[in-house]
Amino acid sequence: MIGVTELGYVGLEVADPAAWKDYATQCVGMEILDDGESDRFYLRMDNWHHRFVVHTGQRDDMVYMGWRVPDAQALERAERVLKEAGIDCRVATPEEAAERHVLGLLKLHDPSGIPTEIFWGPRVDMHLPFHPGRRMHGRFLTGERQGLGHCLIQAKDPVATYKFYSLLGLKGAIEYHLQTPMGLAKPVFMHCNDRQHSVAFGIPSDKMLNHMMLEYTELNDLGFSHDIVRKRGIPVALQLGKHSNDQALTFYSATPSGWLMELGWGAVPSNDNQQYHLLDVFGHGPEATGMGLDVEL
Ligand code: MBD
Ligand code: FE
Repeated sequence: MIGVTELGYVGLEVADPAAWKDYATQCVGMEILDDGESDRFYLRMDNWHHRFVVHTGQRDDMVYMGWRVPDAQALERAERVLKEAGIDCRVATPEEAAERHVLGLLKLHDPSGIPTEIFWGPRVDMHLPFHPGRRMHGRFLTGERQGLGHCLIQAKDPVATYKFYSLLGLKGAIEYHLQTPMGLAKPVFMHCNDRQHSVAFGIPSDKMLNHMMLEYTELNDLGFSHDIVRKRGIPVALQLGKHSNDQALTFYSATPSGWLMELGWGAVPSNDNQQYHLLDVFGHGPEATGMGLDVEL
């Protein structure tokens, strides 16, 4: 087992970077960082150099996930563990590590082909304090015990996917039995720190990324985001509601790439005693359909 400590960064490929800059700052509150690279820009949520790399391209999907380990020794151990498990991985070149602004990384793929990076030593710009893209009452809930949020990803083979993320060091299980137009779904939620889940899968998804969840420290910022999304008429797939597993108050709306952004507040820490649910606590009523999350929560 590798022992990743957090979901550290995510790479996106987007067809409309201008729409994304506007969306990320005004609807979500993230900070844009432009390093003068014509093919990409960065989104910040805290003092890390970045939490998102936003590449210009046609895919409108997630193009990699970055999982953190503590140090160089842990990365060497990760390489051995992956080789012993028969998983192809490669040590990135110094240029590739510099491109991600980390001290070292491995590149591999999850069982669905999602490019996966295991890294140590992110660049943290303490001299460049986070400056939100719009007014905020609080901050994004990130940090070593939270990571940047969670991803609901495609899993072509759920059993292989569970084995892969278990090898990375995540724990979890099926946490819901949900009704969908395609029948019963049994999504799995996995954690590696206090965040109740950093990755989830088991709801059919056309894109590699179904949704990302980002969490605010203050309820008021979730309310602001909800107001802005509603004022702009952005499609909302699931209305405000409270999840049974992480207890977060969230809503799901469309990003300029078509996949969903789940914005939330108030999640409880992870717990290793597994349980499962049939429905959420309240809310999460379906609204815009056909956005990858036609589930009865
Ligand atoms: C989540 O974050 C989620 O996206 C779903 C579908 C169910 C529980 C928690
Ligand atoms: Fe979610």
